[in-house]
Amino acid sequence: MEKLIITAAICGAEVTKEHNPNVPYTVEECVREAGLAYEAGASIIHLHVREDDGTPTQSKDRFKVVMDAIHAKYPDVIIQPSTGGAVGMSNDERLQPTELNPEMATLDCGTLNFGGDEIFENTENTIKYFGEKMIERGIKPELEVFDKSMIDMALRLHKKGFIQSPMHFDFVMGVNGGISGTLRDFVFLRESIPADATYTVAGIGRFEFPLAVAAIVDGGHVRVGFEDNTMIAKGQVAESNGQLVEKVVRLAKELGREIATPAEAREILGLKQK
Ligand code: KMH
Ligand code: ZN
Repeated sequence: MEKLIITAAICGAEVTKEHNPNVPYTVEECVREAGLAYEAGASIIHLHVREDDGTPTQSKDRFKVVMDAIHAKYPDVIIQPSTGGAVGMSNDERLQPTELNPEMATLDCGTLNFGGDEIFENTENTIKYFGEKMIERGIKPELEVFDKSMIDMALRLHKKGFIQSPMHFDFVMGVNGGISGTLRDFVFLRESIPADATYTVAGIGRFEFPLAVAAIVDGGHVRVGFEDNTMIAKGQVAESNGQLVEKVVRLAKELGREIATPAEAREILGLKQK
């Protein structure tokens, strides 16, 4: 089996210090959380950025400062900026970090309810536009799918040339408005992607570790982090993103799966070596 790629989604756009005081907002806090995750075994940092007061932003300048600061200390880690941003942002606002030509970025493959009155909007034309920009800028998309229909959309747009092979999916499971975090639905998603595709699974809240185990034994890859879950166990707030990554490393070792370095993750995902 391939080595396990662990992605740490250290910050997100919605989670706050009220959920967990260790959620990073400032540049220094982002470097701290990325570093702890990297040192624990994460090879990819999925990155959102915030203003110092926690307000989500897609500012290219803010991304540059945070990405440069992380790379200054951890030069080989893969940084994967979000193009999802936060609900309500415009397409061009969301695309700003792709102007920095990162190796990877997320590409959200459909619209979904996002709790209360919120709608995370990704029309077909938006997905095509983001796909084109990523091809133009040489960025490998991580195809964020919150539902099975979003895999179908990605496959249709792949046929039309908006997304290239080999495709890499992220199954985001357990969002209120998306597919559930059950094992049945996990199997449904992983059986719906092409044979040459790779995937990672991001279980939301209590689904994080059970789905990590499913991906570990299935040969997939795992995403954990405060964006998806702030608890290390029931009723126990996580000390850091590093602690969440450490738990995945422990589970993987118990189950006989080795952890990929960033160079090995690049190899598995077909990215250029640094
Ligand atoms: N914050 C969500 C609205 C992504 O990073 O691409 C979108 C999100 C997905 O987090
Ligand atoms: Zn995200």
